[in-house]
Amino acid sequence: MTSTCKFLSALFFFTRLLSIIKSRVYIVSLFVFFLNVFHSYAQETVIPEIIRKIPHDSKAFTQGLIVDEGIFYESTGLYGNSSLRKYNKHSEKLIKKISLEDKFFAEGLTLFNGRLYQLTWKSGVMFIYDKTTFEIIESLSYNGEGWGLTSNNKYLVMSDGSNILKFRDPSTLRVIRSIAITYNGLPVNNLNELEFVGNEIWANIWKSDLVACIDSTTGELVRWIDFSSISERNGAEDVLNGIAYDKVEDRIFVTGKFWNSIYEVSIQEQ
Ligand SMILES: [Ca+2]
Repeated sequence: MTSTCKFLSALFFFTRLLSIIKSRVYIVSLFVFFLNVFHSYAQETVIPEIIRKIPHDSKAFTQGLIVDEGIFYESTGLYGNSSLRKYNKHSEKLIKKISLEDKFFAEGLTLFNGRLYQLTWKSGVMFIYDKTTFEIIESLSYNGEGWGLTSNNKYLVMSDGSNILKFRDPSTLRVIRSIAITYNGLPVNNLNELEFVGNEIWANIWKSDLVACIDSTTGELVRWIDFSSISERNGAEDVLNGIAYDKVEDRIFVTGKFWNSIYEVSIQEQ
């Protein structure tokens, strides 16, 4: 064997060795990554316990749910079937409903400063209503899609189906700040219906039974809640999509599109 051949053989041997080591390192790294994800999920995921069930209109394509002084307000979607609804205190009895024009697909809903704010999906229009009469006081415009909506005592917070939450000035909808939600370094997309619960923003993930609990100050995802044990989801449409928090009585309610019930739940640490 010539010295050139010996050199090439040695080079080939070391290249193969490096390749095997690299692939083993890759496999081990992948295993560690998934182990880490599984471990994180198990460690940071909590489950709900049902306290009571309240009947819910199974024809309601729920896009936003809030509760104020024990009264549920709901935004329902679909073109030609979008509405704003109000129910009797602590019950499913519908006491007020208005329909939106057929060209609007209603989305998230929140209460800010005594007024109801309702998003539309692709129209870029936010309707602001008198809470009692449901008269439109004003409509504002924004760029992009409207999905979920919630508010604290200062800002409206909107989702648009991405992993970004935008904090907006309630009087102009100007974006004040944005937070990008990630988990194990990956974006958490499909953030949908929202609800402030204390300093956290809870966001359900479209087409899943998971709710992400997000620190509204840092944007950190601090916990998952897995609602699969109570989910009424059977197909692609009837997904979890309503979170309401009664901050006076510290009560949590969840429902979904076309669900038969609104569930009052308590969240149990695992
Ligand atoms: Ca909500």
